[in-house]
Amino acid sequence: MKIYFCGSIRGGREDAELYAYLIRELKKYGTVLTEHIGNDAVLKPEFEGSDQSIWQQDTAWLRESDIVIAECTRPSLGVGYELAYAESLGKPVHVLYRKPLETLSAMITGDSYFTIHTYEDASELPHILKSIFSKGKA
Ligand code: 6K6
Repeated sequence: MKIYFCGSIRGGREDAELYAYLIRELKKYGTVLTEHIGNDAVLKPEFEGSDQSIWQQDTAWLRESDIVIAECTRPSLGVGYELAYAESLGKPVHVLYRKPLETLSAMITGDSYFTIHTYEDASELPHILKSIFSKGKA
């Protein structure tokens, strides 16, 4: 199972620790293609490739992925782009969002293609991930 995890980078790194936690949890279910999102060195100049190479790599990983999981509490243009790209590819897309839901973009909540999972506390996330990955299994 190849998992593409999305989380804000230039949109703001306030939830970076949460992303790292989610990535550790996601690794129980498969290979996380985008492990760097949990890495706080991510914005250091020595880490950054050209924007073009980032786009090329990420869109290739999206095409290769089996499922897309996005933490969308911190708004990010890049994550919004990835969600729409994943939908155009027909990938299953799950959005994780800390309440209140009214602040999530209508372009996400209004699109019935996306499965949205709201939560109040990070302690709920393992159970949510379990429900996502147990779907389709007998
Ligand atoms: C290199 C190594 C780690 O980070 C970098 C440089 N930046 C990016 N690398 C990989 N993916 C990126 C990078 N910047 C944005 N993205 C993609 O867009 C990620 O997959 C995120 O889910 C999303 C974040 O978009 P912004 O708009 O918040 O930056």
